[in-house]
Amino acid sequence: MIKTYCIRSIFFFAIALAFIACSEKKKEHIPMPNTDLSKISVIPKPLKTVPTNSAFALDQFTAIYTSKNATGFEEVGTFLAEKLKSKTNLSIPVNTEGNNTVERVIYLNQSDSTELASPEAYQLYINQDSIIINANTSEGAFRGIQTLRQLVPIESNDTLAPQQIWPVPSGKIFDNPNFAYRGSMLDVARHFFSVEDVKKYIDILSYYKINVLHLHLSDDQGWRIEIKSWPKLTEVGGSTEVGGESGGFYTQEDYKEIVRYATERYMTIIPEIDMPGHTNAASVSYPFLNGNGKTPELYEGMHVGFSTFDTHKDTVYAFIDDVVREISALTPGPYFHVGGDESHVTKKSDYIYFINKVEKIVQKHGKRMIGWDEVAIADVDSTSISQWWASEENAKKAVEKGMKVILSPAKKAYLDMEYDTLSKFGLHWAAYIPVDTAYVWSPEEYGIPVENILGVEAPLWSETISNIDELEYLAFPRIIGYSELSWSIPANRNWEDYKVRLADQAPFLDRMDIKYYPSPLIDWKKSDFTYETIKKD
Ligand code: TNX
Repeated sequence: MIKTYCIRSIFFFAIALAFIACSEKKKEHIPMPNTDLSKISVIPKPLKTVPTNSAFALDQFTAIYTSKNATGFEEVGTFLAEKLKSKTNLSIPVNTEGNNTVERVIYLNQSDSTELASPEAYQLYINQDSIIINANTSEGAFRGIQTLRQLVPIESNDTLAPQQIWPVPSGKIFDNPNFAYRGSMLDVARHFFSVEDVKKYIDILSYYKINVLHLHLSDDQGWRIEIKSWPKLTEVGGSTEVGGESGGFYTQEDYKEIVRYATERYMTIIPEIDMPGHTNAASVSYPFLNGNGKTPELYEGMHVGFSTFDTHKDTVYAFIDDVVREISALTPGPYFHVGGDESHVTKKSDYIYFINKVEKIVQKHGKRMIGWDEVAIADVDSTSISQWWASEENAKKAVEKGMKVILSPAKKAYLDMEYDTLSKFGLHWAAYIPVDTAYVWSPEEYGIPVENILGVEAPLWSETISNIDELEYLAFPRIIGYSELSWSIPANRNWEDYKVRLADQAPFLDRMDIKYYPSPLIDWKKSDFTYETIKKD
């Protein structure tokens, strides 16, 4: 059944099974309903699913074991135990030795199988008495447990057993992401969102295997991250937001906490400082930065393209060096996003000069530069990355330069576009994007050679949303579709099939208190879950 095991793994798995064998309690064979693994709604759709039409009985006699000395595996096991606890109220032990009540195991195994095609690949084997997840890395194991979480039914099943049982349908899943970069962007500049809000968003995104959160940390209306060497950025530039509300910013400790929380979920945080345009808040804080000669004032409107840094002053580059240095030191991920969009009042030659210089600063601090598609008009390196949002011409230029491209076409992937004319929030300058339009397009056939595509990212601009409920209304359910567009292969993507699986997400989204937009295109599954149900049992 399992082709390749390293000796060490077999050894520890044997120990796990020995716990069961030594168990004083006689193993009960509980008659399980015939559940078909291929009928369970998993998003994003795994590469390959093979049902074997029986089930694993998840119950109080289940334990989790992980490969010993395999970095991160035990933490992933603990994460799974916590999530299963909040779903089922079961307290499942992790790597507890001498536990003689164990009848069934979930085993997270570090495998060196060559069939695991990338660090995020995993194999999931569900048998009657064991569930095994094989992965090369703890990241792969983490992706695997997200699939497993989706296979655990929300309610326990009536069986002849005295204890509650959550039947997990048996079979095998082989999985590997189509694109390595599966992202979402959150604009915390137009409206500020608290650390708690961002964490809630990260937690749900990671359930759908999204592995990048790009934070748009500065814009004309606000500067949102503490820079110790330039304190007025947040004291002054962080005080406003769109519509005259009160603004806010992350201290460096706050930002570290977001990074920590994301890292625990195998998600990379990408910080963006947008420049040379979209810089009014910075220039109000330190007017020497401003290149337009006017005395800037705090801005709470929604216009774009009116601000620019002075691209010829050395002091401006010294400032940028400090900002990139401080933020890079707090950011373990490999990328730094420099914005570069809509610099309508920067002369083209100045813009090119600026991006060339800033790219070098980013590289000096050990990061790879990402910029909105306009940056490809500068003399950028092939190691830098272009994020296509508006201009196909710019995206093609990036390809000519050998750059990787992140696909975020506004017409298809902008989470701030209204669903339709009845939408409560959002804009519609690019398009109306109902839930089907968001899903029914193919990144592979969007005009960029597949080898140049790093992945897909769905940006959520926040001019029209000011709290987490409004954020969720625009992001959900569309972001779930973008996760499938970037994880699953084209042959596994189909709207008719997807819309049924999406409908089945309702109980989970309700349980997580996500205020998703109940699109009439989806026949949402009714959910009668309440936390009281769990407590009562
Ligand atoms: C364009 S997308 C922008 C943002 C706005 C957004 C609103 C991009 C790189 N620039 O500044 O917030 O449209 O949809």
